[in-house]
Amino acid sequence: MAKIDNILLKSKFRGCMLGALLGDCLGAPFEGETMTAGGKLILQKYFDKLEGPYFRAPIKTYTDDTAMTKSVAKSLIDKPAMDFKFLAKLFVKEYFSEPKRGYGQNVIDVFAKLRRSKFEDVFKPAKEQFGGIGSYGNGGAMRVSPLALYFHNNNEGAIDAVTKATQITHTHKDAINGALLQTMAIQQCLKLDPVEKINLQEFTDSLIEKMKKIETNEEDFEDDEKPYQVKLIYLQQILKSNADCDVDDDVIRLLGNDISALGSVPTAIYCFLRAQKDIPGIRTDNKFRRCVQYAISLGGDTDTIASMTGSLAGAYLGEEYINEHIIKHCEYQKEMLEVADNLFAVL
Ligand code: RVK
Ligand code: MG
Ligand code: MG
Repeated sequence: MAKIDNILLKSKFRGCMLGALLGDCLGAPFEGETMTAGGKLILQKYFDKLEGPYFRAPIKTYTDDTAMTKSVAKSLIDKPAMDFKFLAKLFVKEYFSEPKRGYGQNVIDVFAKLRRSKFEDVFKPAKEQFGGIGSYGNGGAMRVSPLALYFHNNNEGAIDAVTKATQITHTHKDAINGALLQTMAIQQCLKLDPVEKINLQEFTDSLIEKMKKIETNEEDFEDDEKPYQVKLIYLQQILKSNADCDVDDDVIRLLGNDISALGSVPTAIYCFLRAQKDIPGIRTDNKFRRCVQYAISLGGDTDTIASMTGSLAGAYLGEEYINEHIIKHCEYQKEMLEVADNLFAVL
């Protein structure tokens, strides 16, 4: 295993947080689109322009993904022992101060209930949603980056904190397990040397092993109830298929590109891994850009999938691989660097 010194780890913290922000800001304008060949060409030109040193454009604003990630980070920085009532209050305060950030309807309802109940039991409102099933959206997974970073050496701590941080808004097991899968993928990225190629088989086998433990722990476990392991096996199969042919339709059909955690977290991991090699139609030598551009090119829940892919790419590569001109187009980029450094400082 690679030896990661503190200088590299700090750069990886910055890369992960900036990656999450950049994917959200650049993915948001394409949200809900079905990407045609023409759309993918527009995307290529959009990235080419943003990468240029003199290109001027209105600032790319972030959405709920970053708004909620900010609260998770603040909660860790101010109270590293994790205070979930404090975190719930931060989510609610952030939402009511800027409600127009594209939040899902379920979380909006949960925030209203939390405020009305004066945060008496911060896990209760989410449990009542959807007739008691809870939300299966990717809202838990999209905000885990700070937790994955903070608990990078503490597996049990990570599982407990990510589960509870998710349960404030999402109690469906797919939402929780998706958040856990994204956490473990980020943590694996942190351990990799950016100058070395990723062993795709090892990376994915290791995630399957970890999901085996998580999906077997469930009380209602039955043989066919291991949806993330099934998705990860599809992911491995698609990765092994011919790199020159267009498998995007298979990716969308088998892995998904929607707002459910199950239909987006494996996809984000796939995008990150697939983009380690050249992709037809994506012309860039920059691996970080290739990851994020590819994630957006699949359409659907582009802000969230690109944000999750970006956070993986940044955690693997570190800050240095992120083009300085592109990141300048994103709202909150300076502040996000401070957030990453503050998180690193509380370790
Ligand atoms: C638009 C039926 C369910 C469900 C269940 C549906 C933002 C609901 C972010 C709900 C993220 C929506 C994305 C989003 C997700 C969830 N039965 N339908 N059990 N569980 N849904 O509100 O934080 O982009 O239609 O929990 O997970 O950028 O309104 O939101 O990409 O999924 O929304 O679920 O965010 P929420 P979220
Ligand atoms: Mg969003
Ligand atoms: Mg989204």
